[in-house]
Amino acid sequence: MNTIIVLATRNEGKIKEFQALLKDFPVELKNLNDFGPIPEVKEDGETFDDNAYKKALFTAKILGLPAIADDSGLVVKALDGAPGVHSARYAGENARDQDNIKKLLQEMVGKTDRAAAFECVLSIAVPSGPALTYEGRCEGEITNEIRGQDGFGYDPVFYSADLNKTFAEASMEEKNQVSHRGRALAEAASEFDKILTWLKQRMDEAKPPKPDHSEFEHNDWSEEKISN
Ligand code: ITT
Repeated sequence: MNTIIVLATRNEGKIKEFQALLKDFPVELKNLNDFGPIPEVKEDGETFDDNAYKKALFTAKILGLPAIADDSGLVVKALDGAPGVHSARYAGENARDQDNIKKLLQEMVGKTDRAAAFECVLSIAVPSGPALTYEGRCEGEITNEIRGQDGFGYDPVFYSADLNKTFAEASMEEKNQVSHRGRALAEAASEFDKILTWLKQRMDEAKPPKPDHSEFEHNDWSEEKISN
Protein backbone atom coordinates (compact mmCIF):
# COMPACT_ATOMS: atom_id res chain seq x y z
CA MET A 1 0.00 0.00 0.00
CA ASN A 2 1.33 3.44 -0.88
CA THR A 3 2.31 5.71 2.03
CA ILE A 4 0.09 8.77 2.34
CA ILE A 5 2.04 12.03 2.59
CA VAL A 6 0.29 15.39 2.81
CA LEU A 7 1.85 18.24 0.91
CA ALA A 8 1.41 21.14 3.34
CA THR A 9 0.44 23.80 0.82
CA ARG A 10 -2.40 25.23 -1.24
CA ASN A 11 0.00 26.85 -3.72
CA GLU A 12 -1.10 25.30 -7.05
CA GLY A 13 2.29 25.97 -8.65
CA LYS A 14 4.07 24.01 -5.93
CA ILE A 15 1.46 21.22 -5.96
CA LYS A 16 1.94 20.65 -9.72
CA GLU A 17 5.72 20.59 -9.36
CA PHE A 18 5.65 18.14 -6.43
CA GLN A 19 3.20 15.85 -8.23
CA ALA A 20 5.53 15.71 -11.24
CA LEU A 21 8.64 15.25 -9.10
CA LEU A 22 7.17 12.43 -6.97
CA LYS A 23 5.16 10.64 -9.66
CA ASP A 24 7.41 7.54 -9.74
CA PHE A 25 7.49 7.00 -5.98
CA PRO A 26 5.21 4.71 -3.96
CA VAL A 27 3.41 7.55 -2.22
CA GLU A 28 -0.13 8.85 -2.30
CA LEU A 29 0.40 12.59 -2.36
CA LYS A 30 -2.44 14.62 -0.87
CA ASN A 31 -2.50 18.37 -0.33
CA LEU A 32 -4.38 20.76 1.96
CA ASN A 33 -7.19 21.15 -0.60
CA ASP A 34 -8.08 17.47 -0.05
CA PHE A 35 -9.14 18.17 3.54
CA GLY A 36 -11.71 20.39 5.23
CA PRO A 37 -10.85 23.84 6.56
CA ILE A 38 -7.49 23.88 8.34
CA PRO A 39 -6.14 26.95 10.14
CA GLU A 40 -3.30 28.83 8.43
CA VAL A 41 0.19 28.46 9.86
CA LYS A 42 1.87 31.72 10.80
CA GLU A 43 5.08 31.79 8.77
CA ASP A 44 7.02 33.98 11.17
CA GLY A 45 10.29 32.04 11.26
CA GLU A 46 13.53 33.83 10.48
CA THR A 47 14.80 31.14 8.13
CA PHE A 48 13.39 28.89 5.41
CA ASP A 49 14.32 26.01 7.69
CA ASP A 50 12.20 27.33 10.61
CA ASN A 51 9.16 27.93 8.41
CA ALA A 52 9.38 24.63 6.54
CA TYR A 53 9.48 22.69 9.81
CA LYS A 54 6.66 24.78 11.28
CA LYS A 55 4.39 24.13 8.27
CA ALA A 56 5.21 20.41 8.07
CA LEU A 57 4.78 19.77 11.80
CA PHE A 58 1.56 21.77 12.10
CA THR A 59 0.00 19.86 9.19
CA ALA A 60 1.25 16.48 10.40
CA LYS A 61 -0.15 17.11 13.89
CA ILE A 62 -3.51 18.43 12.80
CA LEU A 63 -4.13 15.63 10.26
CA GLY A 64 -2.30 12.81 12.06
CA LEU A 65 -0.39 12.00 8.86
CA PRO A 66 3.19 12.49 7.63
CA ALA A 67 3.51 15.87 5.93
CA ILE A 68 5.99 17.49 3.60
CA ALA A 69 6.38 21.27 3.47
CA ASP A 70 8.50 23.50 1.35
CA ASP A 71 9.55 26.95 2.38
CA SER A 72 11.21 28.75 -0.43
CA GLY A 73 11.96 32.16 -1.76
CA LEU A 74 14.07 34.48 -3.80
CA VAL A 75 17.31 35.86 -2.38
CA VAL A 76 18.66 38.92 -4.21
CA LYS A 77 22.25 39.96 -3.60
CA ALA A 78 21.83 43.69 -4.30
CA LEU A 79 18.86 43.77 -1.88
CA ASP A 80 20.84 42.19 0.97
CA GLY A 81 18.99 38.89 0.58
CA ALA A 82 15.46 40.32 0.28
CA PRO A 83 12.74 39.28 -0.30
CA GLY A 84 13.99 36.01 1.29
CA VAL A 85 11.56 34.48 3.79
CA HIS A 86 9.13 37.30 2.94
CA SER A 87 8.95 36.38 -0.78
CA ALA A 88 5.25 35.44 -0.75
CA ARG A 89 4.26 38.68 0.98
CA TYR A 90 6.91 41.08 -0.38
CA ALA A 91 4.34 43.64 -1.58
CA GLY A 92 1.98 43.17 1.37
CA GLU A 93 -0.08 40.57 3.22
CA ASN A 94 -2.35 39.49 0.36
CA ALA A 95 0.00 40.38 -2.46
CA ARG A 96 -0.47 38.62 -5.80
CA ASP A 97 2.49 37.37 -7.84
CA GLN A 98 2.30 40.39 -10.16
CA ASP A 99 2.38 42.81 -7.18
CA ASN A 100 5.52 41.14 -5.80
CA ILE A 101 7.19 41.20 -9.22
CA LYS A 102 6.33 44.89 -9.68
CA LYS A 103 7.86 45.75 -6.31
CA LEU A 104 10.98 43.69 -7.06
CA LEU A 105 11.54 45.36 -10.43
CA GLN A 106 11.12 48.78 -8.80
CA GLU A 107 13.66 47.94 -6.09
CA MET A 108 16.10 46.76 -8.77
CA VAL A 109 15.99 49.95 -10.83
CA GLY A 110 19.59 51.19 -11.25
CA LYS A 111 21.17 48.06 -9.74
CA THR A 112 23.94 46.68 -11.91
CA ASP A 113 24.53 43.54 -9.86
CA ARG A 114 21.40 41.47 -10.65
CA ALA A 115 22.58 38.19 -9.11
CA ALA A 116 19.86 36.22 -7.32
CA ALA A 117 19.11 32.70 -6.19
CA PHE A 118 16.03 30.68 -5.35
CA GLU A 119 16.38 28.68 -2.16
CA CYS A 120 14.22 25.89 -0.83
CA VAL A 121 14.09 23.88 2.37
CA LEU A 122 11.93 20.77 2.47
CA SER A 123 10.80 19.39 5.77
CA ILE A 124 9.20 15.97 6.13
CA ALA A 125 7.59 15.65 9.55
CA VAL A 126 5.53 13.15 11.49
CA PRO A 127 2.84 14.10 14.06
CA SER A 128 5.08 13.23 17.02
CA GLY A 129 7.65 15.85 16.01
CA PRO A 130 10.79 14.56 14.36
CA ALA A 131 11.52 15.75 10.82
CA LEU A 132 13.94 15.23 7.96
CA THR A 133 15.32 18.24 6.10
CA TYR A 134 16.59 18.70 2.52
CA GLU A 135 17.86 21.84 0.84
CA GLY A 136 18.19 23.10 -2.73
CA ARG A 137 19.40 26.26 -4.41
CA CYS A 138 19.63 27.57 -7.95
CA GLU A 139 21.48 30.60 -9.23
CA GLY A 140 20.33 33.23 -11.67
CA GLU A 141 19.71 36.89 -12.31
CA ILE A 142 16.79 39.26 -12.08
CA THR A 143 15.74 40.37 -15.55
CA ASN A 144 14.76 43.96 -16.39
CA GLU A 145 11.30 42.96 -17.52
CA ILE A 146 8.81 40.09 -17.43
CA ARG A 147 9.66 37.22 -19.81
CA GLY A 148 7.51 34.09 -20.31
CA GLN A 149 4.06 32.84 -19.35
CA ASP A 150 4.57 29.66 -17.34
CA GLY A 151 5.40 28.84 -13.72
CA PHE A 152 4.39 30.99 -10.77
CA GLY A 153 5.74 33.55 -8.31
CA TYR A 154 8.88 35.30 -9.53
CA ASP A 155 9.46 32.88 -12.45
CA PRO A 156 8.92 35.55 -15.17
CA VAL A 157 11.78 37.70 -13.79
CA PHE A 158 14.19 34.94 -12.78
CA TYR A 159 16.75 34.22 -15.51
CA SER A 160 18.20 30.79 -14.84
CA ALA A 161 21.92 30.47 -15.47
CA ASP A 162 21.43 26.72 -16.05
CA LEU A 163 18.62 27.00 -18.59
CA ASN A 164 19.65 30.21 -20.32
CA LYS A 165 16.08 31.52 -20.09
CA THR A 166 13.65 32.62 -17.41
CA PHE A 167 11.81 29.96 -15.41
CA ALA A 168 8.56 31.25 -16.97
CA GLU A 169 9.98 30.53 -20.46
CA ALA A 170 10.92 26.98 -19.44
CA SER A 171 8.71 23.90 -19.41
CA MET A 172 7.94 22.45 -15.99
CA GLU A 173 10.23 19.49 -16.76
CA GLU A 174 13.12 21.85 -17.58
CA LYS A 175 12.51 23.94 -14.49
CA ASN A 176 12.26 20.90 -12.20
CA GLN A 177 15.67 19.64 -13.42
CA VAL A 178 17.51 22.67 -12.09
CA SER A 179 15.20 24.45 -9.66
CA HIS A 180 15.77 24.85 -5.92
CA ARG A 181 12.71 22.63 -5.25
CA GLY A 182 13.77 20.08 -7.86
CA ARG A 183 17.23 19.88 -6.31
CA ALA A 184 15.96 19.55 -2.74
CA LEU A 185 13.57 16.83 -3.85
CA ALA A 186 16.28 15.08 -5.89
CA GLU A 187 18.32 14.88 -2.70
CA ALA A 188 15.33 13.42 -0.85
CA ALA A 189 14.57 11.10 -3.78
CA SER A 190 18.10 9.68 -3.65
CA GLU A 191 17.22 8.13 -0.29
CA PHE A 192 13.48 7.78 -0.60
CA ASP A 193 13.44 4.15 0.53
CA LYS A 194 15.09 5.23 3.78
CA ILE A 195 12.58 8.06 4.18
CA LEU A 196 9.64 5.67 3.77
CA THR A 197 11.10 3.25 6.32
CA TRP A 198 11.73 6.14 8.72
CA LEU A 199 8.16 7.43 8.28
CA LYS A 200 6.67 4.00 8.85
CA GLN A 201 8.70 3.45 12.02
CA ARG A 202 7.84 6.86 13.47
CA MET A 203 4.12 6.40 12.66
CA ASP A 204 4.09 2.88 14.17
CA GLU A 205 5.85 4.11 17.34
CA ALA A 206 3.18 6.75 17.78
CA LYS A 207 0.28 4.31 17.53
CA PRO A 208 -1.41 3.75 20.89
CA PRO A 209 -0.43 0.32 22.28
CA LYS A 210 -2.91 -2.45 21.51
CA PRO A 211 -5.25 -2.93 24.50
CA ASP A 212 -3.86 -5.58 26.83
CA HIS A 213 -6.65 -8.05 27.74
CA SER A 214 -4.37 -10.59 29.43
CA GLU A 215 -5.51 -9.70 32.96
CA PHE A 216 -9.05 -10.73 32.05
CA GLU A 217 -8.12 -13.93 30.32
CA HIS A 218 -8.25 -16.16 33.43
CA ASN A 219 -10.89 -14.23 35.20
CA ASP A 220 -13.74 -16.32 36.51
CA TRP A 221 -16.59 -14.02 35.64
CA SER A 222 -19.09 -16.25 37.39
CA GLU A 223 -17.61 -15.17 40.72
CA GLU A 224 -17.78 -11.54 39.92
CA LYS A 225 -20.31 -9.78 42.14
CA ILE A 226 -22.21 -6.88 40.84
CA SER A 227 -23.36 -4.64 43.61
CA ASN A 228 -25.67 -1.73 43.09
P1 ITT B 1 2.83 27.64 1.08
O1 ITT B 1 3.41 28.34 2.26
O2 ITT B 1 1.40 27.28 1.24
O3 ITT B 1 3.66 26.48 0.62
P2 ITT B 1 3.54 30.04 -0.33
O4 ITT B 1 3.30 30.54 -1.71
O5 ITT B 1 3.15 30.94 0.82
O6 ITT B 1 2.82 28.63 -0.18
P3 ITT B 1 6.26 30.13 0.61
O7 ITT B 1 5.82 30.60 1.93
O8 ITT B 1 7.28 29.05 0.53
O9 ITT B 1 5.02 29.59 -0.25
O10 ITT B 1 6.71 31.37 -0.21
C1 ITT B 1 7.44 31.18 -1.33
C2 ITT B 1 7.27 32.35 -2.26
O11 ITT B 1 8.53 32.46 -2.94
C3 ITT B 1 6.23 32.04 -3.31
O12 ITT B 1 4.96 32.54 -2.99
C4 ITT B 1 6.84 32.70 -4.53
O13 ITT B 1 6.55 34.06 -4.53
C5 ITT B 1 8.33 32.52 -4.31
N1 ITT B 1 8.80 31.26 -4.93
C6 ITT B 1 9.15 30.10 -4.30
N2 ITT B 1 9.47 29.15 -5.20
C7 ITT B 1 9.31 29.72 -6.40
C8 ITT B 1 9.45 29.25 -7.71
O14 ITT B 1 9.79 28.00 -7.98
N3 ITT B 1 9.20 30.11 -8.71
C9 ITT B 1 8.83 31.37 -8.47
N4 ITT B 1 8.64 31.89 -7.27
C10 ITT B 1 8.88 31.07 -6.22
